[in-house]
Amino acid sequence: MKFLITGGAGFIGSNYCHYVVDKYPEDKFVCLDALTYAGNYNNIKSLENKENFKFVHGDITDRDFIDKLFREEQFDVVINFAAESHVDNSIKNPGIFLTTNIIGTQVLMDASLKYNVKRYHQVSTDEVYGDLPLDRPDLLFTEDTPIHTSSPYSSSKAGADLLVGAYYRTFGLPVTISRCSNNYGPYQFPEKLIPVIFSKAMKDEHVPVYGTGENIRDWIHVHDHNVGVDLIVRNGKVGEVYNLGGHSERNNLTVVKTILKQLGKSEDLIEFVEDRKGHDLRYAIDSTKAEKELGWNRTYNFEDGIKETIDWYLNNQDWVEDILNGNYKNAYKD
Ligand code: NAD
Ligand code: TDX
Repeated sequence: MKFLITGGAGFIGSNYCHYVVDKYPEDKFVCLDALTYAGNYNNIKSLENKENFKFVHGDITDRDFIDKLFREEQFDVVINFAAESHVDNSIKNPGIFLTTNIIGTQVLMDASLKYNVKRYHQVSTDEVYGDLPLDRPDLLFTEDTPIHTSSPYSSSKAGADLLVGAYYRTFGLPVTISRCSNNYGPYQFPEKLIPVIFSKAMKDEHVPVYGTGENIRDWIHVHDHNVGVDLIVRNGKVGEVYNLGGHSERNNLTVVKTILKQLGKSEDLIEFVEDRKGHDLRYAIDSTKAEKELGWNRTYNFEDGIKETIDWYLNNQDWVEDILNGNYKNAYKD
C-alpha cells in the first residue's frame, strides 16, 4: 500500500514516519510537508535513504500541486497530520489556521475522492470538545461529547472534523478521525509547554507558567498516539471517530516542577505570567472505544515517559539549539 503522510516533518508526523517506515517495509510512505516554521527536515533526515520513504516539499492548500501529486502517486491511504498547531499563535493570527486546517483538509479530501483513496484519516484533537471543569474529575470526553471550542485553533480543527464527516456522508469518502490529548516526546517544537520549559530552564531563564498553573492536560507519549493512529487507519471502522488519551492528567505546575526536578533546577525559575485568553481548564479523554474495538492501550505512564523525553532533549541539545538559532531552516534544500 502507498501512504501519504502530510505534516510528516512536524512533531507527531515525524515520529509517525519513523514508526511506520521501520514497521512496514512492504509499504511505501510519501511524506509531504510545507516546512513552515514548525516543520523541521532534521526530524526525518535519517529516513531519506530508506527505500520505502520519500520526502516531498509542498503545501496542502495548493490545489494544483496536490492534484498532480495524487495523480502521479496514486495513494491508497492519506493521513493528514499537517496543521497550524499552536493555540497561542491562533490567538495572535487566526487566519492561517482557517486556511491550513480547514481549506487544506478540503483540498486533500477532494483529491482523495477524485483518485479513489481507500482511506482518508484526519488527525484531530481533544480540544474540539472544549474544556471540563477542574472540580469534576468524574467527567471525561467521549466521542459523543458535543463539539464546543474555545480558541481559533480548536475551532479550525473542529471545522475540519465537521467537513470530514460531511465528505463521508455526502460523497461517501471512506474517512476516520482520531482525537488525541496532549502529546509529549522527541522532536516537539520548542513553543509547546514541555520543550519551552526544557530550553529555558537549561539556560537558567525564567520558565513561564500561564495564570495559576492549575490547568489540567491529559498527557500521552507521542508513540502511543501514533500506534493508535496506525490501528485506526488499518482496522478502524469507516465513518467513525476514535478518542486516544494518556490516562495521565496533570496540572501544568506539576509538569513544570517534574521537569525542573529532573534537570536539577530550582523552582525559583518559575514565573507566573499573564493567562492565555480563553484558556481551557481541563482536558480528559475516555479512550474506551479504541481500547475495546481496536485493542489499543497506552503503554507509557507519565513519570517514565517524561523522564525518557527529558533525557532525549538532554542528549539532543543540538537539535533544540538549531531551532533556537534558526539553522534548522537550512536542513532541506529543494
Ligand atoms: P506541528 O506544528 O509540530 O507540525 C505540523 C506540521 O505540518 C509541520 O511540519 C508543518 O510544516 C506542516 N504544515 C503546516 N502547514 C502545512 C501546509 N499548508 N502544507 C503542508 N504541511 C504543512 O504539529 P504537531 O504537534 O505534530 O501536530 C500534528 C497534528 O496532530 C495536528 O493536526 C494537530 O492538530 C494534531 N494534534 C496535536 C496534538 C499535540 O499535542 N501536539 C494533540 C492532538 C492532536
Ligand atoms: O509557556 C507556556 N506556559 C504554559 O503555562 C506554554 C507554551 C503553555 N502553557 C500552558 C498552556 C496549556 O494549559 O501549558 C498547557 C499546554 O500548552 P501547549 O503546550 O501550548 O498545549 P495546548 O494548548 O494544551 O495544546 C496542545 O494539545 C492539543 C497542542 O499544542 C495542540 O496542537 C493539541 O491539539
